Amino acid sequence: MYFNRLGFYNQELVDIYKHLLLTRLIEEKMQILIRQGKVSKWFSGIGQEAVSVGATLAMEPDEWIMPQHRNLGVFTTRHLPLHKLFIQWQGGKDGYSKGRERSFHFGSSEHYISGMISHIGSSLSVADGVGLAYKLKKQNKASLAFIGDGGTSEGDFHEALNLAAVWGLPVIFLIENNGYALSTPTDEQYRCTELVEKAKGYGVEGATVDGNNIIQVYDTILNIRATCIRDQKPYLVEVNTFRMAGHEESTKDKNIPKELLEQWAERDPVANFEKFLIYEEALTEAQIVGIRTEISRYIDSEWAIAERPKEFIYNISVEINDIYALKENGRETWPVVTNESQLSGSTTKQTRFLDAIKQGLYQSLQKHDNLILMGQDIAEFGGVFKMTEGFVTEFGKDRIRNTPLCESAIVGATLGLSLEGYKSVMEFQFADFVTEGFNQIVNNLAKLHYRWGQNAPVVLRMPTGAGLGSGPFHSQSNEAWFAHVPGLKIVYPSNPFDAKGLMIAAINDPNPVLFFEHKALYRSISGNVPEEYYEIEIGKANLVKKGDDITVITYGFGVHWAFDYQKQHPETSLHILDLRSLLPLDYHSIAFAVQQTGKALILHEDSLTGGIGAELGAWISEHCFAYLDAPIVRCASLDTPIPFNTELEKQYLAKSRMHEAILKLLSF
Ligand SMILES: Cc1ncc(C[n+]2csc(CCOP(=O)(O)OP(=O)(O)O)c2C)c(N)n1
Repeated sequence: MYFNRLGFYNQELVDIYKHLLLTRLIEEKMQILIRQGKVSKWFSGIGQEAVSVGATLAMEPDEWIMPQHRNLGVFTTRHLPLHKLFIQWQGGKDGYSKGRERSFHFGSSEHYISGMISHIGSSLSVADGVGLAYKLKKQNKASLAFIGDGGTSEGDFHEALNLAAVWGLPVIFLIENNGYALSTPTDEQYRCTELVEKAKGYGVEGATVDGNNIIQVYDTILNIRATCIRDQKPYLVEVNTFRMAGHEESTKDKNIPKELLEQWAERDPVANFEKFLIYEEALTEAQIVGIRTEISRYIDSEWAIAERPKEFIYNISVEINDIYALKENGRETWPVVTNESQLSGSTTKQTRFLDAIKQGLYQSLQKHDNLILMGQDIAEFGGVFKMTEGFVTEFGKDRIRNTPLCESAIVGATLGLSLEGYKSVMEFQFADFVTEGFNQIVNNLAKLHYRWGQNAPVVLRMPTGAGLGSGPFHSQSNEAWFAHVPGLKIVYPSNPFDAKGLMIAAINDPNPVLFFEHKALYRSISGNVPEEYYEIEIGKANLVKKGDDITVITYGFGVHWAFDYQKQHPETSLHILDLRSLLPLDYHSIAFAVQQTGKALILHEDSLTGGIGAELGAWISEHCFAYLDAPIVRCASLDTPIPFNTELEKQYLAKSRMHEAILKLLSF
């Protein structure tokens, strides 16, 4: 193999060698530990070390890297203490993820390493978010994201590359082409000759690198990094190497042709670099033996620390409390209230539901210079519901960002922005399209704090609900899909006062919040809204009407249905609790409300099966059984998709079955 020393001094070459060798010798140690059954879940990068090490050396230490499962060299080159890594790999309490995550599925903000999730491809758009942050701050920095040849087939690869190209983001997308994805060879993965050809389709530049040549990897990434920063654009690099071990510790890949392995063994990145160093007289053979011994001893000593893990004492409340990041202390210099009476004295104005949300967004943009809004058509067009109309004139295109049609990449980018200290609000054009960003929400954003202590102050706006004759894909109530996911918060206001305060609270929350806005309420209801900046506390329900006969537990449009019913049926006295937050739920207020009448009606627009009502019903029967004088009744929409025809839609909606449900409860 040919190496060009590119003017490196001998000592510099030796330093590079030490980084490379450390990774190789850890890999070899891991093979022993796996055989001894001391570690599991290991994806060996043996034979590929030059890629991670060379690329990481080319980046500045405070530039974010998004590694994958085979990139040990990123972690060692960024100097993460090895004993802590060993503890991590054993699932120990003092590892980077407190025993909650496997192998490299963790990040370390101290080392500017973003934690991957298993879902291949999903960290590429996180790199976009970081690149956007660098661009907005006008910093001379780039982010670096790794992806395998298999990962390039995922939609996230396409979305992330396209987004970076359109927005001109300084992001290096590094494809580590090691010939196989699990058992799938490249000719069953893609049809182009080289993956780098894909660059052209996105209007970006591409380069190919010999991944077993550490100098070439280092030098190429170094130059590309400079180009990305100078020209403010992304770059696609295909780094060719080969996977010399099985897919993971227990896989024996018998289908990989022996000749291929032999061919690539000849190109071993460590052995060949050693030959080069001897040839260049940077090291003697004896010195190489010395360095090998020194590093092996170091690895053994770090393993000795890690091998005696402290007793793992489980504490359920520690686990539960780590789901969410806590609010910073002393930050709340504005009112945080649970109801209107706590804000008496402030100037109020009759405000439509839509305008109240808009005010919350507007005042938040004024308050937080680091708040970015993103969504399809939200800038000059103002969004399809005109929620953000006029914002771009006042806050500029950097902060009010139109996006291509790529929900997954935008959610990923919100996470990336948060790594660099930004807050963001993303508008889904319709809540229905959240399916396109589902993985990023439930796996990347939601689990982030629990897995490695990183938080993401992200608000996902969800224009939701039926009643407008919009059919199955523009009307869905999908809050229940997310209420099952630890790490998310869900708010769902029913009136303008709550909508403004909850929007402000959601933006101030350090955790990802899904903000459901019923489209049919946007322009149909108004209410008194204070002009001041205030928060409604997330997780607090509101008793909106006292009554004696039946407790209606509901949210969103359901609150209006309950009031309409009350108007039409004054003979039945309803006690109405507006949940406002669906995650976390206000169990205290729910129990108290049930206690008042002994009869509970759970009402929601979403379909019956598996809706929030199912959870509420189960909880009430477990915890409030003694107060109940009748079975809990759920009134929900039909278990069908939402029909387009308005008469059919009426039949679909829960409202049409409310009377029946209430009569049933009254009969007890
Ligand atoms: C979305 C998704 N599908 C399937 C898997 C299971 N899986 C884990 S690694 C892997 C192969 C990935 O191949 P490649 O991207 O080429 O990286 P390599 O393992 O070769 O480094 C697969 C299929 C996964 N983690 N994520």
